Amino acid sequence: MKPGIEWRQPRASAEQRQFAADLHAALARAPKAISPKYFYDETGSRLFEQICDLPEYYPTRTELALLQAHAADMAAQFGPQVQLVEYGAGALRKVRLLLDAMPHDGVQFVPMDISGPHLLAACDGLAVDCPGLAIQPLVADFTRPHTLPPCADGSRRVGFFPGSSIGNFTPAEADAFLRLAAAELKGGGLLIGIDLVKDAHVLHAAYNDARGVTAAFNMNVLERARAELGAEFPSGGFEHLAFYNPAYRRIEMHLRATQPLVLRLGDQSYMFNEGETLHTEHSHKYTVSGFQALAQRAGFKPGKVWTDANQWFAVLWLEA
Ligand code: AVJ
Repeated sequence: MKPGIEWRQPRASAEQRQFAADLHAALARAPKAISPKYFYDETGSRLFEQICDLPEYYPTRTELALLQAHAADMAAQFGPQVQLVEYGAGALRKVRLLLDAMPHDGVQFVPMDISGPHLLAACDGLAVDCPGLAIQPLVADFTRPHTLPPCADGSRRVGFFPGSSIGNFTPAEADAFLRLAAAELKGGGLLIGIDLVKDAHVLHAAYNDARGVTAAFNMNVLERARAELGAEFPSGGFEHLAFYNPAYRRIEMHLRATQPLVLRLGDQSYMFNEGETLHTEHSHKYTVSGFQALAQRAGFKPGKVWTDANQWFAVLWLEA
């Protein structure tokens, strides 16, 4: 390499190179679409936590209430000695409710998350509150093949996948994840939160909040591209779009071009027609029986189900 070149540009991290490659691929395909995992840098993780506290966003509140009311019953399905693996751990708010219902000396807690700094900060907080708990954070993409720490003798491995995060997957991706989970949790089980099919107005409000936090969260993927990758696009060039698509039983989020525009990334230029979108997320809704059938095909045996009075959200126990 020629001397004097390297200082001009800070070297991109492996994560940034992956983001750049995936964003190029996202913008080159028709229709344009990117994985929602790119929402979750530090800003995005913080915005997501704000979403969870919004009055319109019922899933977090409803699931927390279910965990609060039934943690002991849920923990009773696990058994006394467990390696508890949380997929996509985030702020660790929900798992604390389960941990509070379990004796810590029998638990090995393995929170997995793609956002390293966020995960490690949350683990520090948990370690302060639970001094006797063994915590082994794993910074990884849980949809990709990964290696869990060995499970102690006599322990069952139990997965925890709250928040209806599985809703981000297409049915085919959900099937692939459930198969991977069934294999690595064999002999144990999976406790999973799913958002249920409901009135479209309730769904619409949850993804179009009055304060615009969801809009900022959606926009963050392009703001991140601007800050980290030097992407260029007109300010105000994109707007938040979220709607329920009943044919697929999913909320779709998009960033919609408000005008014909060009997005520059590296040495490529990508054209958007007015109204054309970059699809950023799906959030699939399920029925309890529909999800149990999906889980069964992937190798699980459906067990207990906890749901709220409105039947808006459900937590399911699945034996692996
Ligand atoms: C984290 C995927 C469960 O789909 O409700 C919230 C993400 N997107 N508001 C969801 C999200 C917009 C959330 N999940």
